[in-house]
Amino acid sequence: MLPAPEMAAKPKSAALEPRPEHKFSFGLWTVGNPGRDPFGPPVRPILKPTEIVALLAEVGAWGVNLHDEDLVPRDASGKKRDAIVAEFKQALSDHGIVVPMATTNLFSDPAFKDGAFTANDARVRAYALQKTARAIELGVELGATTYVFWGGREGVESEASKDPVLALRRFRDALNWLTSFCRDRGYRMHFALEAKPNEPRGDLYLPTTGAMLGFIATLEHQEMVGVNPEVAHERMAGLSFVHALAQAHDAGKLFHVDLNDQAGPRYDQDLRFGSSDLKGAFFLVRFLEECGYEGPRHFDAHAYRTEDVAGVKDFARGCMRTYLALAQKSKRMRQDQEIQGLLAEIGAQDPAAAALLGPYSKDGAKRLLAAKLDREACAARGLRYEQLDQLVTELLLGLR
Ligand code: GLT
Ligand code: MN
Ligand code: MN
Repeated sequence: MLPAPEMAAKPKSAALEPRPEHKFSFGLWTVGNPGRDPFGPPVRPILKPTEIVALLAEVGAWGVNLHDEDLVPRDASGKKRDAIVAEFKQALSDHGIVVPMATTNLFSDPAFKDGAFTANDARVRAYALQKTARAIELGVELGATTYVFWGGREGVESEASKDPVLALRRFRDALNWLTSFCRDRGYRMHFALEAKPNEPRGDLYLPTTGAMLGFIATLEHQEMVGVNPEVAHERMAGLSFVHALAQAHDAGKLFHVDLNDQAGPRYDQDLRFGSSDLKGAFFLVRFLEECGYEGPRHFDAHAYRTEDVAGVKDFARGCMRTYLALAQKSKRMRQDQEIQGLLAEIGAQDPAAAALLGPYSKDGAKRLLAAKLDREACAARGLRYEQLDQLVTELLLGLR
């Protein structure tokens, strides 16, 4: 065996330590994921919600999110529910953890095998509405101000089974009912819709963040409703996550974000943040840090099935550390003179051409139609994106 090389002391940087102002959150179902998959049972102990709160505090997280039944079993009595909630609240206060977001599990109960709000059976739709209204009450009690809607099983395997327009109407009716319910009760809650293209159903309705944004414009209280884009879900559809974030932000609808990673179109991997496409993670962190997003940075991911509880902590710490390291890189990019010089060159505008581009007017149209525009010069100009991208790559590799 070769002698072990001498290890350099690990650099300790306070800037990579998570702090409350970073607003890092995890769902009970993320660090609590025991490693069950379609091919095998759990490999880790099932942690109690109060134990998960302690674990999150230990790794330095700020918030914990939950589905109703991550905390309260489906058919618990009122008394039992109140006791569980009281114990959970105590753990939150003991460990200084907040609940920024809550959601409903509308996919595990076999009753939801055909979806919830879009199920063909009116009894299922009524139960879904009742379960969600109760879960919103739970979220309000725990202090959540964002309520996530992930469709779960809102979709089909066979198009013969559902009318897709009726399904959308039913989904809309449910959201209109729930926004009115919150207004009526005076709850300070806004909704964030989360898209996913497929899994567990063959095709899910409203499969991308862009589709959700179009749908939101048809809702009664659309000011209360935004999106919760998830990295893995956009990538499953082969789409750019940064573009989804940008469209949501531009529409004033980026209410929440689910950070994780995914290696291309395949099943939903929910990998540790930045563990697969580090460069993609960099551009998305840069976007979030620079666009003025002030919401939680929620890691909707779970540890590999190979891990024990110590590995789950490594996973959670890794998500936050990678985020902070990439946020530092994004700052460095703003300070890098060569990169900024190239960006200034790319962004420079020809004043005569820019003058042709203002808002429409009759005179402006005449000027534009008469202008001599040198398309050959445009085509001949090299844009230097190769050099720019290489500089960014070297910055990420620690060479700049
Ligand atoms: C489930 C799903 C996630 C959603 C969660 C909220 S549950 O784990 O895969 O993407 O965000 O319902
Ligand atoms: Mn996912
Ligand atoms: Mn998610």
